[in-house]
Amino acid sequence: MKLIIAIVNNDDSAVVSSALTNENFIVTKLSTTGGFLMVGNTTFLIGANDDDVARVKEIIKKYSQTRTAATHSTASFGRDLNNNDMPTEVKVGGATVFVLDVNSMDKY
Ligand code: 2BA
Repeated sequence: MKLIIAIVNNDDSAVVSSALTNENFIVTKLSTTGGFLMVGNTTFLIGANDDDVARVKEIIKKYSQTRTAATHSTASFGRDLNNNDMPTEVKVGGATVFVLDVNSMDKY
């Protein structure tokens, strides 16, 4: 069994969630914040059989889009710390997906 951790843009999270649950995958959604842009995203926890991991990744990839976001060169250090705060753009997502081995899963 695997635990899939997928960080998805908030704008895509509803459709990703629906697509996964429509195929009977069980998901938990967490409201999270990216450390760089400091804007909200959605983190999905999905416990899945090894054989289903490829399908889960396929669904997430299909419904997660890459976007361009405006930020500032000093974003990771806090804004307005100096006057050289240059606007710039970064590409965000589609999705960032981690797959972890699971030792055991129990439901009580
Ligand atoms: P954020 O940390 O807000 O990052 C948003 C986007 O800013 C990133 O897009 C990347 O293009 C850029 N970025 C992030 N850190 C940067 C840095 N130190 N210098 C320059 N550019 C940087 P994505 O890579 O698609 O990441 C989207 C969101 O996924 C991230 O939001 C974060 O919440 C999560 N994430 C991505 N990679 C991760 C990782 N290795 N570990 C944990 N979370 C990750």
